Amino acid sequence: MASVPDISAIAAELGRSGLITRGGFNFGPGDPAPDGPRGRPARSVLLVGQAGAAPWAHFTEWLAVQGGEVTDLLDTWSRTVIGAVAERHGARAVSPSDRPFLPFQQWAMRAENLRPSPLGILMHPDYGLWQAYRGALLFDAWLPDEEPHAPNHLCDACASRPCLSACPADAFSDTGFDFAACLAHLRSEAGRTCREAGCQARNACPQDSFRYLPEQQAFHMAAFIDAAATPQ
Ligand code: B12
Repeated sequence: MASVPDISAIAAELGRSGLITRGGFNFGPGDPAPDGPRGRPARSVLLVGQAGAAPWAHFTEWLAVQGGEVTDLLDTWSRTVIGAVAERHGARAVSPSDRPFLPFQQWAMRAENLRPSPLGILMHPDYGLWQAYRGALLFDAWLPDEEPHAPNHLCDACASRPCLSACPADAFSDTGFDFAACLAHLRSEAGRTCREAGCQARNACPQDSFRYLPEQQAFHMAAFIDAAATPQ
């Protein structure tokens, strides 16, 4: 019988790289569960993510010693860090970039009771829009059952929704995200501010205590443009 995962030990190990656990849950009988470490459908999943600038120094330190041939830099760093933790704790590590795409936002909404902001990015009660996922750990063991607390969805109290009027390319609307309009703008001369200072819609959100560093935002925008150029 697989032993119950030691969440606090896992959190401590991830914390050394500026990463955090982002909640988890046990798959129910009807839930589609990816394979666990032994090739059978996993019993539980623990999400791993980042908030604010915490992992940036660890990532750039790692980056400084990587040769030029490494691609998908942040994904590769995340897989290295989370893969080692998975190894030590008898889990299988998966990434938000693994294909076919795993439903990370659906898992996140269930694990931490979060809901999407008008931008499609989930809104977190502490970190706002300045958080994302770097991976997940799949276990053959059950996690201790905990009812996630019901955070108040900060967007519900935000009447002005500045995020929906800040985009110079009008890429965000009630109907969703116009990826092509965003990309065309980013690739244009006029897109310089978005490329260098980050997404103006995301930066317009008043929940900014964990805003990413300017260089961190520029890195994500460059990765976003590169990803769009890579044939899927
Ligand atoms: C494909 C993809 C995109 C595509 C299409 C959007 C889409 N349909 O999700 C594009 C390229 C447009 C995109 C853009 C961005 N993305 Co994206 N994207 C993904 C990815 C890899 C797969 C989505 C998917 O199909 N999942 C499979 C389905 C079955 O799972 P799902 O949970 O049901 O999918 C949800 C999303 O599709 C969401 N959704 C639908 N439309 C859109 C549009 C946007 C912009 C977002 C964020 C979500 C979203 O709705 C579904 C239910 O919630 C996910 C990671 C993942 N594995 O899920 C990241 C992910 C959703 N993206 C993320 C982020 C942060 C972004 C960007 C902000 C990145 C950036 N820095 O530029 C931009 C947003 C644009 C901007 N400038 O603000 C984060 C969101 C984290 C969070 N806190 O919610 C994720 C989870 C990746 C991560 N590492 O954390 N993305």
